[in-house]
Amino acid sequence: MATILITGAAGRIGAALRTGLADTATTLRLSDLKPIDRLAPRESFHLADLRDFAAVRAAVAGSDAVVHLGGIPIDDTFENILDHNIRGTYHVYEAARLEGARRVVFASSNHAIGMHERTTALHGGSDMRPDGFYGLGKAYGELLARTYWDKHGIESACLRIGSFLERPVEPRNLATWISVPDLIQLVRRCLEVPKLGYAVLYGCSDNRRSWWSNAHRPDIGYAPRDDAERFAAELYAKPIQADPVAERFQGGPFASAGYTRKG
Ligand code: NAI
Ligand code: 15L
Repeated sequence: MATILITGAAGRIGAALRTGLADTATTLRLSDLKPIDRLAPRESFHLADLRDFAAVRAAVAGSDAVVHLGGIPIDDTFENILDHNIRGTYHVYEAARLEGARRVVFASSNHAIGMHERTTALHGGSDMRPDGFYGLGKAYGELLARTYWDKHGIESACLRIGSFLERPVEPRNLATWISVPDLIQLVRRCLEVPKLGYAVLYGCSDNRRSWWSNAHRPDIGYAPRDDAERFAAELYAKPIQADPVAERFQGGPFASAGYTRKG
């Protein structure tokens, strides 16, 4: 993978990947709504609002692969998710098709499956059960990825990222945490593996309390090194605000926000 574009490069995961992918790419193209001032030697910046197809196409031009992180990272109105996340992801895939980028690593989210109960173990073939408009937007992105593989041969890894944090901050993260080094390794493997096809993968560390398994794709070669368990005693020592709906579903507070179902 010679030239890699990172959308949403000004964000938290983008910052980690700029360092983490520096020796994987000959050139790292960075794009975002927000300018990035300080560039490393092999980086270039391409200001692009994901809502603007011409700008996205110009950012994608010349890229062999795209790591698509840009968009709203939390729940929001349907209109905002439609514009930034759904239309934005469509623009990335269509630009990849027209500009000849052959692989996309799509930052999906655990909120595409957030209405599964915590007692349910999931794998790559598990049903999508989005927990709000944000999760619905990620589910649509995964379907776009599937169609662009089936019809156009553009490979994709849809990463259902859990909670990307320096360290877990609440008990739910004992299942959902992905450490910085593990996320970098996962994205690198998705870029480097010779054949990827269409893959749905969970972005979590080797957490012993995890609800998710990547065992269906051993060929990716992702071998996470961290386990959130070492933080368990410390996290349970803090006072916890009871939210039975959040506690029941994998999406936690995203699942309980606006929940009106009885029973
Ligand atoms: P972030 O908010 O730090 O970064 C997102 C970037 O996207 C920002 O720099 C923002 O300016 C940019 N952006 C937003 N709308 C845009 C638009 N219309 N055009 C161009 N750029 C736009 O978020 P973070 O944490 O780095 O997440 C990156 C991706 O990973 C997001 O897609 C998020 O949904 C996904 N993700 C993150 C998780 C986490 O734990 N941080 C968990 C699951 C998924
Ligand atoms: C996400 O998809 C969000 O982008 C992130 O901010 C966290 O809320 C994460 O999920 C999570 O579920 O912890």
